[in-house]
Amino acid sequence: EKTLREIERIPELLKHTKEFDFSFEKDKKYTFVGCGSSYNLGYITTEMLRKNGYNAEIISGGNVIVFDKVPESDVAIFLSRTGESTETVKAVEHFKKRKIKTIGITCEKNSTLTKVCDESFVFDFANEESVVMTGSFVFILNFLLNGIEKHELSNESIEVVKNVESIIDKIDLKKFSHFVFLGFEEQYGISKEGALKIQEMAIQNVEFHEPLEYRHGPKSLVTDKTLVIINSKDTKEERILAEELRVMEAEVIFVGENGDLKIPYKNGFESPLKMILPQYLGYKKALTEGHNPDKPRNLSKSVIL
Ligand code: F1P
Repeated sequence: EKTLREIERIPELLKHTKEFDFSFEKDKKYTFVGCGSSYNLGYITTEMLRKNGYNAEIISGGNVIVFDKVPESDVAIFLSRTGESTETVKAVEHFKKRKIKTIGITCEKNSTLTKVCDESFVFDFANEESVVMTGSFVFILNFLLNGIEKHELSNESIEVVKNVESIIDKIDLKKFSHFVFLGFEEQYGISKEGALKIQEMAIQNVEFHEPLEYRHGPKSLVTDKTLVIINSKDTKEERILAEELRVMEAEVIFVGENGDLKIPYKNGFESPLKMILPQYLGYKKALTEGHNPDKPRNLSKSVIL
């Protein structure tokens, strides 16, 4: 399957990170624009920029084009793997009209996005055949976070791919029909994107919440068919929550320093590695349910409006 190949080449993709010299600047205000997974890329990057003292904001392409909503900014960064999502491409002119610098980030070199933006980064080596973004998401996220602080994740990702496969392959996925992703701040963005992977590939009921918010209502839905993934910041509260959910008979995969999947919290710079679990989980659950993970139903590689 293409999706599996695209996940397993993540360590190779991450090696390319050092070829690019890109840094965010503290005296500039950045606005990110994207749809779907590309929106989530912008969301996580915005959270990371803000907590490191930068000025950034995220807005969906839809919000820009329907309401002509253009946040004040010095630079607008348009994210789109295909460079063709209608809302993202159309959003560019709304920013240009206000004389804001536009930068496209895409995997498709002759895409419309590269034609309409002032400048572009094109990662054609990270392009994918599958409809669902996997490796390209991990690469672009690591590229963006390296604009804040340099982190070489290629070697660590070899181990993570191996560990993820061994954890997920041991679970009887047939049993689960309800998936929940939990995380704070940038981990919330990771959880939102994790949820999208399970929806797109495996066509399942999925939720994502902040960890402690989950206790205020949503946990009513927990049964022994619930699989919870906690993208932790290694806090005491998240550990207690994991125990509470296990008592309620949910299966919990704790991702963190001493978690079931060991990825120590590094102020969010480890986030690209945390995407590998939901990507592989979505792929495996799709196979279990007889769905084609490379080409999910009701979805195309770029959504045209
Ligand atoms: C955005 C996107 C993908 C989604 C699907 C439809 O694409 O929403 O995130 O998985 O493929 O399109 P793009 O703008 O990044 O090409």
